[in-house]
Amino acid sequence: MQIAIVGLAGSGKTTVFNTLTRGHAETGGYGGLTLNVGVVKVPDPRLDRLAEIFKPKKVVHADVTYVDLPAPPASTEGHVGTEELPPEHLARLRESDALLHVVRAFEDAAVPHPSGSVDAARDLEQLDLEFVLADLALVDRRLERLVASGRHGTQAERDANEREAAVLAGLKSGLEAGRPIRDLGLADDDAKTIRGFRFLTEKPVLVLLNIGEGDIAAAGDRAAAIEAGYRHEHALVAALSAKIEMELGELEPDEAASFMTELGIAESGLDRVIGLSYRLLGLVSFLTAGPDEVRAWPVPDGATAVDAAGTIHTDLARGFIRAETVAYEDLVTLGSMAEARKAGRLRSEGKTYRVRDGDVLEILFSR
Ligand SMILES: Nc1nc2c(ncn2[C@@H]2O[C@H](COP(=O)(O)OP(=O)(O)OP(=O)(O)O)[C@@H](O)[C@H]2O)c(=O)[nH]1
Ligand SMILES: [Mg+2]
Repeated sequence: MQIAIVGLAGSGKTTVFNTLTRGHAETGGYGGLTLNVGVVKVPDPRLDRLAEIFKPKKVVHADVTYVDLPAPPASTEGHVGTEELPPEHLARLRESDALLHVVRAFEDAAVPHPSGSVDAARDLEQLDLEFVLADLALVDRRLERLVASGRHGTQAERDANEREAAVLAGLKSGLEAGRPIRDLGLADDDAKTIRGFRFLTEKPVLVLLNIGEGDIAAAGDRAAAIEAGYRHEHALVAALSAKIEMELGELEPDEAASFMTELGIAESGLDRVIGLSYRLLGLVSFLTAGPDEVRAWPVPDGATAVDAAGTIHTDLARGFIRAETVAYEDLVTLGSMAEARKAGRLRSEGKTYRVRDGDVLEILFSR
C-alpha cells in the first residue's frame, strides 16, 4: 500500500512525512524538488500479544509506504501544473493507492504563506482543482486517440473502444463540472475499464489539516468545520499539529507520554493517521501466527479466504484446501491453537469465507 502526501507549497508535507516515518528529511524547502520515500510499520498491539504466545523468530507488521511529493506548479493557460511534475514524481503520484492531502491551517509569522494569508478551505479547493485538471487533460488526450483509431481494428476492438469512450465521456462531464471521479459513483465494470489510468481524483483522500500548536484542543472542531463544506465520497478529514507531532516523535516514550497528557492528546498522530488511512482504503488485517513468524497482512475488506491465501503466496491460493480460522480474541483468551480447537473456536472455512479483521488464519493447501 502506498500513500502519496500532497499539498500546496509550505503546507507541512515534509513535516508530516517526518512524523510518520520518524525521518529527518529537510523541511522548509519551499518548492524544492526532492522526493522522500519512507516505509512505516503499521502499529498493531495484537502482534505483540501473539508474539508472547508463539514466541516466533520474527514479528512482521503490515507496512505502508509514504511518498512525500513537492507541491505541483500551478496551472496556467495551456499547461496543467500537475502534469509538469518530473515524470518520476507523476508516476509515483499515479501509482499511489490513496492521497494524504496536507492543508496549512497554522498561523506563523515566521513562515509566510505563499498566498499571503492562511485559508485552509481555499487551499484545499485549489489543489483539488489542480488534480481535476490533470485528470481532465488525461481524459481528453485519451478520447482524442480513441476517435483517431475508432474505425480501425476488429469488431471486438472497436466495441471495446466505443465502451471506453462512453465511460470517459461520463468522466469528462463530471470533471468539467469540478467533480472528482471518486464522487461519480462508477459502476464496477466502468471502474474496471478506467483502472489503468490511475486517475488522481479517483483515489480516496485523507485531508489532514495542519493546525497551529495553540489549536490542538480545538482540533476536532477545526476538522468538523472543514468537513461540513467538504461533502465527498471516499474522503475523510482530520486535524493535527505536524510540528508538535514531529517533536513528540523525537522524545523518549515516557517523556512523550507525559508531554501528550500535558497537551491533551490521546493518541499519537502517527497511529491516528495510519488508522484513518486503513479505514479510508477499506483495509482489514488478517493475522498468521507460528513458531517462525507472527504477521499481519492487509487485505481489502470483503476479501475471501482464497484471496487471503493468495496474499501470502500464489501457491497457497492455487492449491487451497481450507482455512483453519480462529478470532484473535478467542485465541488470546484460550491461550493456544490447541485450546481453541478443544473449545470449538477453531473453524474450518472454505474458499468463499469472508475474512474478518483479526482472524488468525492457517491455510491448508496441496502442492
Ligand atoms: N508553526 C508551525 N510551523 C510549521 C508546522 N508545520 C510545518 N511548519 C513549518 O512550515 C515550513 C514548511 O514546512 P514543510 O514541512 O517543509 O512543508 P512542505 O509542504 O513540505 O513544503 P514544500 O515541500 O516546500 O512544498 C517549515 O518551516 C516548517 O517548520 C506547524 O504545524 N506549525
Ligand atoms: Mg516538502
